[in-house]
Amino acid sequence: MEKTLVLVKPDGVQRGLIGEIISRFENRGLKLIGLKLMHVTEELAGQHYNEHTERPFFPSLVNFITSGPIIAMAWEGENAIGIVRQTMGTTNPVEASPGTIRGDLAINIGRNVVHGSDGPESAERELNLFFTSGEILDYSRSTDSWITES
Ligand code: DAT
Ligand code: MG
Repeated sequence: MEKTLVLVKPDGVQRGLIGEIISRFENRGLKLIGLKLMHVTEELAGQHYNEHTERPFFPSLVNFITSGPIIAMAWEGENAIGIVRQTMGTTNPVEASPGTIRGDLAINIGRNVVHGSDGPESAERELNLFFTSGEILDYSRSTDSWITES
């Protein structure tokens, strides 16, 4: 089963959207396998966003993600990476479809409330940045066979 990293960014925590965002993924059928409330250091921010180092918005992105506590989560499920990206909506909330997290809960690209890994390699890399292997759990739910036919 695919695993992916989701962050509720500092704006989502400050706005009281943690439960709402978790519910979107729970309701979709994904399984929560790791969860923590934490501050992102500048060093971790640089590693997490290393693909964006040269972009003009990089300094404000690091300022933002280190500006307050975040929720880091690991989610698992069939096609979890794509399902999370679709559930989040496009990067710019202005273009995000209604029904997505960003389309329903945000209006500005610099305050888009949530992060999700964009592919298998970034998911593995980002999960390793935010979680030790012992912090990611392997367990069954009695509902699993009602969510995924296997
Ligand atoms: P995503 O978060 O959808 O994976 P990304 O990886 O391209 O998007 O960018 C990471 C974050 O950087 C994004 O959530 C918000 C910010 N960002 C991206 N493009 C931006 C831009 N053109 N101006 C300002 N912030 C931007
Ligand atoms: Mg990205």
